[in-house]
Amino acid sequence: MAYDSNNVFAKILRGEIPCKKVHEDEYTLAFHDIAPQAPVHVLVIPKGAYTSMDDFTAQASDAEIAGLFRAVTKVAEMVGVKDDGWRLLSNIGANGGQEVPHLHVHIFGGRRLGRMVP
Ligand code: DGP
Repeated sequence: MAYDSNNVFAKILRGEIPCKKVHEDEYTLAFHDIAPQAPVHVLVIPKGAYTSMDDFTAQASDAEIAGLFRAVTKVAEMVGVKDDGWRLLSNIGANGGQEVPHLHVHIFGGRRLGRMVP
């Protein structure tokens, strides 16, 4: 699927709409989800134009891939969920329930999370 540069996270990256920023570095931006599903619900996105984990892992540089995953753990620590445990999730495509077509991973935490069921 071709990347749609009008998606809402592309607009956040361009500064066209606001977000509650948690962290930013060379490769990533992390911000609070607009509709949190847990006491802590943060999204981490790459700055590059990737639709999902599929094109990211196929096309991103090793530095971009490492940058995303290193940022995820750093953000989990920053928002205070690392010691008690947390969940990392990425919805991919239609069957995965992905709504925003810019790769994002969800960080959930702050309470005992329910079991994941498909
Ligand atoms: P997904 O189903 O994985 O594509 O989840 C998209 C998430 O993005 C969903 O939890 C709500 C969040 N979201 C959608 N629009 C915005 C927005 O404009 N700002 C922020 N901060 N989050 C958004």
